[in-house]
Amino acid sequence: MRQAGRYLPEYKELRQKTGDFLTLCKTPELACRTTLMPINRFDLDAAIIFSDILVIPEAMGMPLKFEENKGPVFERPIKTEKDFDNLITPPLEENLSFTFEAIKLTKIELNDKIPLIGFCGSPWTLACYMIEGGTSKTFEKTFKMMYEQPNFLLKILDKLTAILTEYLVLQIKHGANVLMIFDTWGGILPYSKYQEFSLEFNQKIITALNQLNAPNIFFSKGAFNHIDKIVKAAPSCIGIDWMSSLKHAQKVIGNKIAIQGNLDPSILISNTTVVEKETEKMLRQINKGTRHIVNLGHGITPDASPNNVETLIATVRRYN
Ligand code: 1CP
Repeated sequence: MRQAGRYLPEYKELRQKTGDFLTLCKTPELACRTTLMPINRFDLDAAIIFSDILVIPEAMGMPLKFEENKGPVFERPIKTEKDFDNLITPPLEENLSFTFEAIKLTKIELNDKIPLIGFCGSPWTLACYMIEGGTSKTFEKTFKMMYEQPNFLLKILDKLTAILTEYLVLQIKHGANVLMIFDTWGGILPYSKYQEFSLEFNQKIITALNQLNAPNIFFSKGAFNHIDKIVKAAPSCIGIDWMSSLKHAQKVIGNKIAIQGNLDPSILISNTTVVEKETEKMLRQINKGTRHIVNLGHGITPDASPNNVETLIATVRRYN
């Protein structure tokens, strides 16, 4: 997660030369080059296409900026039903051709040595950004809508679900081998609302992908109370964060669905000894029969050391 991000000096250099982050995402040659940066540097088993989850709301008609040290900002967040009605169902092949083109270029470069992961944000996670206008600590506007105008929020989630399903299917068509759904804010929902506002819609996307036999990974951060329900949604793989117990997750998930993640991203800002120790500790917890994709429980942070990433991978390769 965020394996091609700001912790890499070559990324920082390219970004300085080319300007803003969205330009990198929207220039297929640059998105491809960025996708390959971690692949060229490390012994990784998969690449993830360089883009962002927020290109979808932008394509729906919400101008987007990434402000330095502030993150994403939507100039005109959704406040009223009229704001929502003004959004379009974008012709994705056209409006997001940069992602599909980047996927095509990257597939050629990877030459089938390792698979390419495509992705999208979950409907709930995208709705959070579209209603708040950016990131938030409390998500008050989104929760206010959830309690006062639940049907309006459900309408937004429904529209996003249709668009995101089409977006993922097009990523497969252009060469993505695996699709990952990032439900970064799923875990902030009250226990009793998780199914209705997050999982219900992700379930629809997963079902559509399963019908196409497209391998998929569902990552819902903070959703450790809901693993049993996620199993019923039947993704090919369940991503789990670092706050979750891997033992518990394996007990609930069993062997049919693969598991991804669980390492604390913060070990990468520590030292080599810590990285080795924590990685081995996690590896020892993996049951025989579990199909586990080693990954962090969330994204690599800008202060992570590339050397620690290398140590993490070497520790996994050494492990017998
Ligand atoms: O150069 C920069 O300053 C941009 C930093 C950056 C990067 C490298 C952003 C801004 N997005 C990305 C790439 C990105 N985002 C990828 C690329 C593939 C990879 O290397 O993994 C992916 C898969 C994402 C997905 C994404 N974007 C998520 C879901 C996963 C997660 O991290 O939780 C979310 C929530 C976003 C929104 C976003 N984009 C960027 C930032 C800083 C944020 C988070 C804002 C917040 O704190 O709410």
